[in-house]
Amino acid sequence: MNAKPDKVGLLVARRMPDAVEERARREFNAVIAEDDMDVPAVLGLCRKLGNPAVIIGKKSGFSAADIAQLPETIRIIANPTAGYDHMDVEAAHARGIIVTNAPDALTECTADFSFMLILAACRRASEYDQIMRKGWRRSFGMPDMLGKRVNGQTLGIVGMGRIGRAVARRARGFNMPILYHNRTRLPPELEDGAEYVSDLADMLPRCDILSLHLPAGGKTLMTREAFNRLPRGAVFVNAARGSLVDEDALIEALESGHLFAAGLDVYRQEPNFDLRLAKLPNVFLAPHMGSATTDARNQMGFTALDNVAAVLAGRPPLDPV
Ligand code: 8YV
Repeated sequence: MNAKPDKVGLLVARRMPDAVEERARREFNAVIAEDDMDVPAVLGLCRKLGNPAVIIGKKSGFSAADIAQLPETIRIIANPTAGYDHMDVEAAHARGIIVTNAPDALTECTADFSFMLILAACRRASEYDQIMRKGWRRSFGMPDMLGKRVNGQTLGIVGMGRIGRAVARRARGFNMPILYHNRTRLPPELEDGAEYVSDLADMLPRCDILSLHLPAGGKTLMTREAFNRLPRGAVFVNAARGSLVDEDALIEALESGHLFAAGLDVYRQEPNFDLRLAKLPNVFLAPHMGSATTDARNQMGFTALDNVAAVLAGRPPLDPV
């Protein structure tokens, strides 16, 4: 391992788990944010440090205007996340700045979490939890407070990338027929029995449960029309990006009972999400925590540091975007 460099070459612009911060200090003599930094703080610290070569991406990302202000010395912005919709990658490339992500560090943990959302939404986890916390005193009868069966139900997956396929693997253990919609059809070994439906509109009416696993693309995929195409009583899950969903339409579908329930980890606005969602009993809500395990978050940080190490050693980045 290289000796610790004298000059600070790495600015970590967001808090990371202890193991990651420790490695960043040890190997790269990194300076680490005490909180998630904004752009003036990043620029100020860059000046103070004598302009480092590397930034570990900040939580809210970098717009084109932010990137224009970065010092000439910056060679790479290493994002510890899978998604990079918070980064203007084109603007970074135009300035010769490499951008990397962590494409596989969180796959399995985010798939676990998505499956938890499916189970929690179908089996009314948040309502049952509320009942207990208010002090359960009245037993329920056979027809009361019934959930929706999960095993054997048809699961529709939109976006059959790493996380989508990891969710499909879990669903097979629940004997769920799997439909998927993707830009392109996967080779049979990756489909592993899942049925490709080229037109999302054709897939929706066949789904008992629909789960999103695609990156933000600027397009609202789940419009009012799309929700209406799901069968009455369907369950909707989103651990991908809130911008994929028309939340007014989602709220209407939950209020009218067209959707049985939803499980959500992501929102159009974060953290100041639409509080109407919090008033609905049939939604299980989480504060964008899909990747939040020690293992996944460590791996996300280590992936960013591995990319930094490669670039500082003059090698190509491992995970360029
Ligand atoms: C979050 C994610 O960034 O990697 C991604 O794209 O959405 C997540 O890992 C993380 O949970 C912090 O908000």
